[in-house]
Amino acid sequence: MPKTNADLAAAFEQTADLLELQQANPFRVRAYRNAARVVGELKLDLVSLVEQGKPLPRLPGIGADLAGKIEEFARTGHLALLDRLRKQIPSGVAEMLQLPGLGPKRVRALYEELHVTTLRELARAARDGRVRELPGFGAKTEQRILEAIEAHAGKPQRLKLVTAAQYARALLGWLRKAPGVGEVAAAGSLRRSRETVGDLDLLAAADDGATVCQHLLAYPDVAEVRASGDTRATVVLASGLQVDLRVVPPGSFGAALMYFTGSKAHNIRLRTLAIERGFKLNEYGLFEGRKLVAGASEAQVYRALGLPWIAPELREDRGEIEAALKGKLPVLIERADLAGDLHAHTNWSDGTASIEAMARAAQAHGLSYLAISDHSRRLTVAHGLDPQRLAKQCAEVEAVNRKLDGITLLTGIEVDVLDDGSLDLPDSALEPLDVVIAAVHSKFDLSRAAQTRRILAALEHPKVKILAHPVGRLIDRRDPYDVDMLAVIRKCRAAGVALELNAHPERLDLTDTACRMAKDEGARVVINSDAHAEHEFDNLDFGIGQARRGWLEKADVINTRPLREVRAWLAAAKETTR
Ligand code: DGT
Ligand code: CA
Ligand code: CA
Repeated sequence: MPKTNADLAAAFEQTADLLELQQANPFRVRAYRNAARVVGELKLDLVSLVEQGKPLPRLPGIGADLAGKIEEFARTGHLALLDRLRKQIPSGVAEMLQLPGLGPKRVRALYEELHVTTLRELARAARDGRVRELPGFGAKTEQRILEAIEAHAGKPQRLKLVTAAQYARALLGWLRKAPGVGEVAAAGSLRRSRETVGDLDLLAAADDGATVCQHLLAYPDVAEVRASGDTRATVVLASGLQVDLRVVPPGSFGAALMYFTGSKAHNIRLRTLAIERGFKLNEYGLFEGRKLVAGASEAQVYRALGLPWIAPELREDRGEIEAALKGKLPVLIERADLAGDLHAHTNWSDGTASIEAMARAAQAHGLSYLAISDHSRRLTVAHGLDPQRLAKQCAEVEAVNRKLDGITLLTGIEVDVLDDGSLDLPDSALEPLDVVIAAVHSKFDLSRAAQTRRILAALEHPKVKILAHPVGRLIDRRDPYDVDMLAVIRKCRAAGVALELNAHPERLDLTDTACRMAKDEGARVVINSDAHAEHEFDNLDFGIGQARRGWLEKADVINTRPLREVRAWLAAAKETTR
């Protein structure tokens, strides 16, 4: 049974839930939750690694015990521990933990006192007024539970891009083995690198479509078949993810790939354009009357419409067709353009690897410079640095630098912005550093005016050269804070500060539209991994996808430049009012 990191992450998350319901040791619960996060956000495919008999990489918080669990899951598709827990606690009970305001204690009470084992039973108990009778619950809590169940049911489930990509990789591998299949590809929002994905759209070329559709139905992770025929199939995986497959003859593959890559808005514009030029465009090709003009490749279809090929990340009807018609499409940035990374953590704060290990990992990812930028003291949970430890770390960075060949470390800090916009460390501590990154990690709920004032004040500081993760959102977990992005961008441009595009798959902050705004305003962007572990330099790929969605070109992004130029930018005096 082909399993992915996402399945493994889900198994760890469920284990944590069930352990928590059993009032297991909180450290053990946390270890599983952490493992779920780490594995779920990993680009590297752990299961195939185990299958190939290769050793697991060192992963943050994953010791021998959890590594053993990963191997077990990769080999058997199961965790014996989870199977055992599931027998002890009904799955609906764990699902109650997803509701806001219901922690393990309350869920336990509901389960043990009212014997509710599903969300539906819980809703019924709440409607009957039985929940309010329990000690620690009241009428208000009961009402909130009801509302939460309704909101939970109505919420469209979208996966983070990294997770969707893991499922897609496994599925494409499976489809490639279908008898008589030609090219296969993922289309839809995944191909456009949207930060979240609603369902997977897969495409295959074959003369015999029915066989390929049947092959998908036989995928071991399929839980439900919604539709199946000679040219299409729709299935739902055990995780709830929907997969749409279309199979077309090879001569139509390009046209179908265009159609199912979308976006819908882009497609509608293209179809209109086709009609204006006397053609008809659909998923089988571009037609003049009944004659197929183009269809085998995307480039052919675009060319026949009088357009250059348009990169999938641009296909949102945000001006790309106009730009293409005028020959003014951006030359989008590529991963290979990145020369360095200006934001990474080590085991001096909340990272898991040493300075040297991070440097070597960055080098292995093709980078020629890396800024070490751990947290500042205010983030005590992250073991942030005070001036003394920072000075010691700088000495260590220099010492490591002397050992390295082919990559250069820069000294730096990700310094907390305090409530009033001042910084968490004195100027004397910041002064000697190569890179100072200002970051908001607190007071997310300030009013728009106050938050904007606070950030603008931090940007004024003469040493601040990068604004970390500018809106602070965590996809699906925390909303962005309210801030006047245009004002922030303009300030960054005026002060020579780069806006970070944080490439962590849970952040991808800047958003695509903010990248575009930054470009239009002439501000600089820096694409940083914010790596906390050696493997996290992989995440730069997601940053590049987001940057491309924001129309960024190589010249818009500071860390495409060679170190010499980056140093000059870092050393340039700021024009501020301070
Ligand atoms: P998602 O799944 O919500 O993340 O977003 P998409 O873009 O993957 O949307 P989806 O899965 O509904 O459809 C995949 C592509 O198929 C979509 O991007 C464009 C194409 N498509 C779907 N429905 C229509 C339609 O009614 N008209 C046109 N022109 N294209 C459509
Ligand atoms: Ca889709
Ligand atoms: Ca779809």
